[in-house]
Amino acid sequence: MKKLVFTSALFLVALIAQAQQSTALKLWYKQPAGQSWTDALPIGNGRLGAMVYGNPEQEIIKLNESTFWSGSPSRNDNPDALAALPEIRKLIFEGKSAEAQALAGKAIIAKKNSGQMYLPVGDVRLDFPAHQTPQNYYRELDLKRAIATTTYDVNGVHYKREAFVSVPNQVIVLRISADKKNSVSFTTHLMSPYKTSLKTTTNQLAMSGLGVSHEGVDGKVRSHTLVKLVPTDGQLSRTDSTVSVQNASSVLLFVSIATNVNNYQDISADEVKRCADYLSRAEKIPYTQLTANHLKAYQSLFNRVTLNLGETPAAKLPTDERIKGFATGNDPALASLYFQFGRYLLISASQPTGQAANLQGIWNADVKPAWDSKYTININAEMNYWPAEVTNLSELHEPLLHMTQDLSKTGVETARTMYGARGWMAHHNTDIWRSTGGVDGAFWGVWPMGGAWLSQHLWQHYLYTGDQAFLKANYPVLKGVATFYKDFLIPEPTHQWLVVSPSISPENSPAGRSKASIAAGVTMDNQLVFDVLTNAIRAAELLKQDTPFVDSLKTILSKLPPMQIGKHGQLQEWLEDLDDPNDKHRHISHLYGLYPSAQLSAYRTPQLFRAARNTLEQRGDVSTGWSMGWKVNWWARLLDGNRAYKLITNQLSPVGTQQGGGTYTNLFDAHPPFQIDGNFGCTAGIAEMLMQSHDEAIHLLPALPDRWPSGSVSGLRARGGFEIVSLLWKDGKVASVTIKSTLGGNCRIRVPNEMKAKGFKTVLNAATNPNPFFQALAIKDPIVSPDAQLIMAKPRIGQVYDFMTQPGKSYTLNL
Ligand code: FUC
Repeated sequence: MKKLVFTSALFLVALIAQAQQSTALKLWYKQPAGQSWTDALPIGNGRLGAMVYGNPEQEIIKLNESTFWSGSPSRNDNPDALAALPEIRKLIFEGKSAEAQALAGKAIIAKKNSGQMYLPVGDVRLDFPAHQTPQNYYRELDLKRAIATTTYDVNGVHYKREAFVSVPNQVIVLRISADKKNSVSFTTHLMSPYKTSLKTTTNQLAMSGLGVSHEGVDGKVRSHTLVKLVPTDGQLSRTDSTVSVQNASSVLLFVSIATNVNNYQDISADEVKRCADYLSRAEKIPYTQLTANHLKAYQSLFNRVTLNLGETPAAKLPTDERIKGFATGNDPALASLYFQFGRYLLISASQPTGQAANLQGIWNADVKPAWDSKYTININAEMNYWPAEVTNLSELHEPLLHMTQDLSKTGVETARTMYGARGWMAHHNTDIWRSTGGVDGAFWGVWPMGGAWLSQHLWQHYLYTGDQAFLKANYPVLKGVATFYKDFLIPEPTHQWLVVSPSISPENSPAGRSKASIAAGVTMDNQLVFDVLTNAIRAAELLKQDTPFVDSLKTILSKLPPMQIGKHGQLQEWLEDLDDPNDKHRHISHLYGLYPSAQLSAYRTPQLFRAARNTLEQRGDVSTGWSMGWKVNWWARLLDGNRAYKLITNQLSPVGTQQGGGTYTNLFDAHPPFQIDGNFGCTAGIAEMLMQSHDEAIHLLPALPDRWPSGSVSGLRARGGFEIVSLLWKDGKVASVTIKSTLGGNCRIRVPNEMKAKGFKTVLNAATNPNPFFQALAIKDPIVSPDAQLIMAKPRIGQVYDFMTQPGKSYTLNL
């Protein structure tokens, strides 16, 4: 490797730093949240979540703890499935979908328990009766510090409240201060929507809660909450249900919460002791140190990535006004704020050894949240983790990977008892108890693919990190899910292709079979099984084991259905050409192959690539929040930055201004109601517009919209252990890129423009990338309907450069 030119790299890094500093990473408002939860600001440490309202006269802090769920260890397999399976399959192949669906509804869908609910713990409320007419009101959530701050003046005194949730110290910390001595007086309440017991002592409130019973499962999760007030001076007083402080100069308030949950099968912990231990450890630490601990832990993750898409005067406006103006105005810094907010949310909602972020992350105030605020694994839970690797938060992927490992245990019994198969599987939902049965009715719940999709995250984690020990430890999970399909696939009557049956193309039904979604061999299933088998084969080969098993999987792979292009030029959703070009359904599951999977490529599968585009055109843009988040990724993969940008404008529209979802005042995504997946989907999509690494190369600026002609990003991660240390672009061209290798190996980059490539090898597009992390998938040629009109466009090839890398070394290319 020749010495590379580093000349202007330092200068460019300085430019990036400068640009980053001018972009204030804050959500801020001129008014309090009032009673509106989606105006309140979320803080969290993965386990504890809080929504801070910032109301001067009554502060409300809504509390969550990630293991406070309804029910107790439980399962929801339907034992009737096995006997009914042959009949359901027969009916499907005979075209009797309505009958098949009716039978599956009885035999496959769980009889009672459709999964448990994620519950709110309660509220801390602080009454400041004298603060009715505040002046100079301001509140913010500072993403650089993960601290929510409220400030205002009353009678010439300046008040300040700062709140954060500490990962290292495991408590919620609130500090209330004033710029005049002895001015802080308030009364503290602790309450819950459930029956609880409440006790107070001089400076402390204690509340015990019991999670509700739900759908026949006894509520056995206990929560314990302690609120401790530590005033600098002044007087404390109490009643049976409140603790008040008078005339303090400042007050430190700790909220500690714990439950008795150890894991999905063990709820024997002592929540009272746990809660007290967290508190007693934290309260010994001075506030400045607590803050320093918090900042250190948070910033070690958050600061890994910076993004500058440019800044306009709109960036000076409060966040709610920016959301209103985004679609029609020019505010690129709101897109970068939204991107960083997605990273903030993942750091706040998903920490190693904890629970995976659920439908609402960790923030839920409802006793009966939408879809139980659990895990829908036919898209939503996976979407939550799309930003994890690419936005350099790989460790935060762990809770989802862990949940997948748990399901690979609980799902063994479901595979065996319901389908007579070895290995493991899950249907389209799960919960903290790792239930794997079918739920919500046959139309939605007959989908034996949850494990197939979740297991992709294990393989992708490996592709990004190259962690051999991780691969070895998780090989049984990958093998287990492949084993399930090995046993479960059956030949369909027309071509004898091996297919999944019964199943659905998530939540959609083909035209002409109204209200019957049940089917065999739907495209998404074929794509998922393809990935499951391919991952298991590659993992086994890398680990040099299981040769006969690998051979058996290769035989199955060769018998899977090819993708098909239907008469409307669309990628077919079902085995038969049944798509309706006017169908606007939010799920476009067969585009799984385009994103997050890497089966469709502008360069390798041009017809399928074009058909996917047609499908997306036909489905339209506006939809529920998560669906629009997915579409950002799809348009990015289709290398169409302007269309991806259009979807971002749809997503960043105020809720209620269009038919589908949008964005709440606090930047939460709206399904509606709030669902966090859309935040994460769009965050991943923005990364995908700037850099992709699924298609044999690190592709820089693959889908840059005209609206972001110049900018910079640092810290994105690519497959093969590469880090984009910095990427600077000007007028749509890559001006400079520095890539760090952690694993070594060939680095191939695809760039829109020529670079000074001294020391680099220009490669022809057709050459295979020798780096095994960039191995392309072998996709069968599609079957194309004679009626399909495919207007083929040549993809932008750009320039492709290869260079050999060494672990730990960085490489720079300039314009
Ligand atoms: C799936 C979606 C819905 C919703 C729910 C939580 O069922 O079809 O839109 O997001 O999950």
